[in-house]
Amino acid sequence: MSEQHTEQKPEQKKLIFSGIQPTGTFTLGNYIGAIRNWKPLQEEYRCIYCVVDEHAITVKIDPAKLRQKTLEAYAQLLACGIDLEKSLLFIQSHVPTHAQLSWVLNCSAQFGELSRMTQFKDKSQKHPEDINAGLFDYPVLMAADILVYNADLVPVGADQMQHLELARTIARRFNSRYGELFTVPEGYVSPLGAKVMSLQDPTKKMSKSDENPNAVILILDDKDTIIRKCKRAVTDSGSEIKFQEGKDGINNLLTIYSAVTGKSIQDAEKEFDGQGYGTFKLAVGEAVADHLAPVREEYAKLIADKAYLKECYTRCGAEALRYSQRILNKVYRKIGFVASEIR
Ligand code: ATP
Ligand code: LTN
Repeated sequence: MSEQHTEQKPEQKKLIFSGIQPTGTFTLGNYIGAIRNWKPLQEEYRCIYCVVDEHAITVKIDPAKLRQKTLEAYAQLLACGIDLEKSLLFIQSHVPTHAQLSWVLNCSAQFGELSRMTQFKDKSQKHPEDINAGLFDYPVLMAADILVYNADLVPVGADQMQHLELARTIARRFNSRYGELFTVPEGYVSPLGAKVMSLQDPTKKMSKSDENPNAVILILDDKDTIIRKCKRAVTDSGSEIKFQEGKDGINNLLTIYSAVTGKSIQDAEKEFDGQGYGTFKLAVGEAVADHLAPVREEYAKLIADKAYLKECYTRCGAEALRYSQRILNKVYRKIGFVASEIR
């Protein structure tokens, strides 16, 4: 990987970029909808993955907590199978080109477009006391993350597709104004589990920042905790284990079961035919816990070795900076900034 990243983008392998916020321990939703797809993609693509700490400060977060959660997020991603022989994994604030490009792209993003972003509307509603400009501008920084590497493909959960669409619009607008430069990135949403729902309110997505711990399975939860949360999951009246309209709770558990066992929804329905919700919930809990056990074990080793983590994020960050600096220089040239010896 290291060689390739300092060279011109080779035609044969497409480039992937994705990011995740260090706002808390990753949930089963983050894992199924995003992270676990990152591992197999490394075989086919050149991958650049990033812990987006600059995005995380758009919502109030205690500095000590942010520092700790950023390192933990980094270790969790390694534990989920990001392989640094094949991919880059770094911390966003270590690579200043993202924020630099984001300023330029601000001037190709419209106020009206940003106002329509549902994540902005949701988060402003949730934090009415702090509707800061960063929260509003969040999708432009995300566009910069992607475009500063000219990424071809962006694996995300379904909730991020609106932001990705905006990144595509910004890329096209910049290209038509200044001449072709940016690749217009494609989104990649995993077909199964693109939206894992809260265990306590299955009409809402499972989210790291949910205040109710029972709503969320964390990828580092132990087996008993996972089983307890599954047993308490809100399900609908009725007793059939069947995927059907209006049965959000059972649909969500079936999706989770299918995602962690690899069985189809139909096979899962057959397996639990005639059995009650209690048996099913226990089976879901056990399957999830077994699936996540190796991640938990690997994480414990990694988080204990801060020197190793530092070596990894430093090397990857330096390489990401070199790669992205070349693209940023081209942007600066196109828009008419005077060349500088200091960059
Ligand atoms: P926060 O609660 O801090 O907003 P989050 O849990 O929503 O965080 P993000 O960091 O915004 O997670 O998302 C990381 C990745 O996980 C994104 O690609 C996102 O689409 C995906 N993702 C988040 N929640 C889910 C979910 N419930 N189901 C599937 N994918 C998800
Ligand atoms: N906005 C994303 C995190 C994110 C991202 C990115 C994802 C920041 N930059 C670039 C893909 C590509 C989120 O909230 N999940």
